Amino acid sequence: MRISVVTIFPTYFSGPLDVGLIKRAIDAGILTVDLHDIRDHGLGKHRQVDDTPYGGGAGMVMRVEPLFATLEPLAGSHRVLMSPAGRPLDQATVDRLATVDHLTLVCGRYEGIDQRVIDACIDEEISIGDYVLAGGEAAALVVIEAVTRLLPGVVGNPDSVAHESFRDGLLEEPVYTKPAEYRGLRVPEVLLSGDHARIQAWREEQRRLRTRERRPDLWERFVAGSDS
Ligand code: JF5
Repeated sequence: MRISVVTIFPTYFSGPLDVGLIKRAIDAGILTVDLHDIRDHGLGKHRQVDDTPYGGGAGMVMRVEPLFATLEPLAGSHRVLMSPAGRPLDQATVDRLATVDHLTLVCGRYEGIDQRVIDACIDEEISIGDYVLAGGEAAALVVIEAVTRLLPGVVGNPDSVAHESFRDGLLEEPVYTKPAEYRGLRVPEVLLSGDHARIQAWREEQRRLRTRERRPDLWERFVAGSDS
């Protein structure tokens, strides 16, 4: 898979792409990431990429010319704009993006991007959550990491990828490892019992309790789904 990143801060990605799972995927030839600096197509001596908004208002808007020039050679890829106004990212979206041959992630900055860029050069807008970042770079890294761990050959055991969080729309149960007691903090007795049926029942219960408490949105869907 190829992921192209369109940004005014290509160096932002140096550290994160050079460690752990993503580095392994790149070294194994499973993933290629290329960085495209919008400022290479900036205007004038100062290589300007933004300007004041028509109609007035605070802040700056990313101009069309540098973004068109950067995105034109990436036509044919699936072009995603990271934006707080996008569709919320979820695992189903990650699964879908991981099937694409060539993904382009466009990182916005300033107050936004001239709408003509979005209309002409963007296939979908994706948000990583309801908060505002200084730019889309951190959001693009989230997508890169979530997609990379799904690519064939990246994670040793494909079952451990498929069978995990959100497998049936519930949160995961709490987990413990050795020692059985640390400074008086004990591992729940059931997990030491060796009684597999009891352990299974306890885990299921913990998943439901957690989901109901922390994620009423997921709980509603789970309850609705189990009686339809
Ligand atoms: C951005 C204009 C993009 O802030 C974000 C973001 C939040 N959730 N998902 C993405 O992206 C940066 C800021 C302003 C466009």
